Amino acid sequence: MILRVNLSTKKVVAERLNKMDLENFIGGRGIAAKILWDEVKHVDPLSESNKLIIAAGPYNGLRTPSGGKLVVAAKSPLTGGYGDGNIGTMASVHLRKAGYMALVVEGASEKPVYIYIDNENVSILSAEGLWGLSTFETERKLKDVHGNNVGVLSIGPAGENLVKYAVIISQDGRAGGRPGIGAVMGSKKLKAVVIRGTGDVQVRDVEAFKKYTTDVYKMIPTLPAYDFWMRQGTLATLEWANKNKALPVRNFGQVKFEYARTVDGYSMEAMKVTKRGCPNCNMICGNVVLDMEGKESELDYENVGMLGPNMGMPFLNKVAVLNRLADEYGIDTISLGAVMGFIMEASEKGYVKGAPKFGDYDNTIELVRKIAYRDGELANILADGVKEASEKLNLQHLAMHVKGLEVSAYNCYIYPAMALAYGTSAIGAHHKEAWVIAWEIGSTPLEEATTSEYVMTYTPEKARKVVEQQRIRGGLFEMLTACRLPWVELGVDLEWYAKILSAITGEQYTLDRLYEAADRVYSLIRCYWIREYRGKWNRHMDYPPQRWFENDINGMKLERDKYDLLLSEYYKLRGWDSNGVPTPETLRRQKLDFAIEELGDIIR
Ligand code: PTT
Ligand code: SF4
Repeated sequence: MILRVNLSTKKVVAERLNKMDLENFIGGRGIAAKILWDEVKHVDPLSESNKLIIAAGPYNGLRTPSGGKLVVAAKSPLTGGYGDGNIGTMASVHLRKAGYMALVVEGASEKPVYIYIDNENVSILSAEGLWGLSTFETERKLKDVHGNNVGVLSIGPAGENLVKYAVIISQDGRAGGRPGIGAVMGSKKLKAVVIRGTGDVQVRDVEAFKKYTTDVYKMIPTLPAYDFWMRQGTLATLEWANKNKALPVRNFGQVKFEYARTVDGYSMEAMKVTKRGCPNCNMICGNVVLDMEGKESELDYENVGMLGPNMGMPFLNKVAVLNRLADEYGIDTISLGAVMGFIMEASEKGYVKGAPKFGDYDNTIELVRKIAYRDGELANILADGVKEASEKLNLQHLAMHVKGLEVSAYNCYIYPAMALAYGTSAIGAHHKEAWVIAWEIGSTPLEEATTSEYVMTYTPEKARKVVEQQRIRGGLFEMLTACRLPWVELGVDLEWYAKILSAITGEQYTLDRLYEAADRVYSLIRCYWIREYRGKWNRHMDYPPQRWFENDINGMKLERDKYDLLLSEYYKLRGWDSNGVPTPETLRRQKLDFAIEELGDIIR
């Protein structure tokens, strides 16, 4: 079932999910993309015509390994295209147990409200007393009212003030919706969604389901990478990225951080006070430290990479304060780190006055607060994201983004495949679609290899690898909706995911069938971008930031002509034309005939 809540009319409707859509798009991102395609056309993302989609997948609401995730999606106010994010939260469990695969929030309220779903009973309640509170306070207050056995998704002041990279937060430190999904919530005056579900989610083959999931749960702690993962989680990446000249340092202007040791996984281990994680996960990775103000802050690599090295900021206890503030305000840490790195460089170079310089902790804290509240002219400009800010300040050459979404924490001067992954990601520059950099680096650290031999090549194999990873990461995991980290970090075999899905649905799912659906979702999302951009779409939108082509760091830089060939190879593999537009043949093969009609001349 899909639950639709209209905040303008206060109408609540539960409707059956179209069977064909379920078969073709499976869940999570697939369902969200189809609803946006069908229902959200040419609208202003911050108007009441946009829709907020909170979509679960077949893995949720059941005891599936690391299956406590949820997709949050809307037309993005940051990019103007398809936007989504993935958040680990009890809300995913409760949504399915309440009987819904997805919640679609339509319209907008005049006054602050929150939605309370208690199984089939749905209420729109006043949030006047919550408006202005941090995400942490909001969740606590809502749990005081509704009890602890609920899932809560909320926004902070950044979402309320329509900061275009505001996210949704849950459980004091899980975040989702980088392309401004929190701002879409704010534009609807929707402070939170509280969900309580007590039903059972149906499984077709109970015996097989129990066996497969028990096997995977038992296997996880025995895998070789498990112990170190439990110590450092994603933060182990910082030392690795620094060693391999992939760390974003001072607005991506450098690739190595001289203070890396003060913000790496070992520093975090020395400060760790506890761990947290998503539901149904037995490899939890949320490492919590006490920050410089003595408060808890949950750290991940992206957060630290972007708020530390990219802002020239040493010392983890300070970075942890910035990270916690981002969670409390409900701002995306990656975009915040990119926006701050941008303005810090502009300040260092004398392009703007009154902004902090790299490493200036006190003024950074103040500017972050101002951004969350859009307080003052500069903060207001920065709250629109690095693309718009750079256009207003005429500093486009310093802006690190693709299609308006700020680049996450991998510096790509010598990594063409990773640059292609950013260029062609379904939402803008996010690593979640294809983290090919690990494959590109291989097992040989650069100290022991010649740079060109291992990384600065543009072989067609690189385009193939990007497509392959997009199918798995951006497709399979985002549709199921399950955490990809058991596979990425510990090497859990992908076949398990198809087997468990087959047991849940009673239908035979192979990996090939899942990849077919993944390719369909990618093409549909691509059509969405093209439709929303009308005549303005062109292949340059699939280019990484110009800085990687133009800023030469001791011979390290991307080559435009070769990138262009790689991009063409990528299009060929996807069945898209030379402008990155899916051909009619591809759309027909992928059962997306409806898009041919609607895009009309653009695709003929
Ligand atoms: C994700 C992006 C990431 S990806 C990180 S850290 W990473 C940042 N986390 C933020 C945060 O925290 N607070 C905040 N205010 N903003 C933040 N923005 C950034 O958002 C997260 C984990 C991680 S930690 C990763 S890689 C994996 N991501 C998954 C994914 O995308 N899909 C999937 N099926 N499984 C995944 N597993 C892992 O989940 P976005 P989470 Mg996240 C505090 O939201 O928009 O997708 O961007 O969900 O529950 O916090 O888990 O080194
Ligand atoms: Fe959540 Fe980490 Fe477990 Fe993935 S590995 S489900 S992000 S706690």
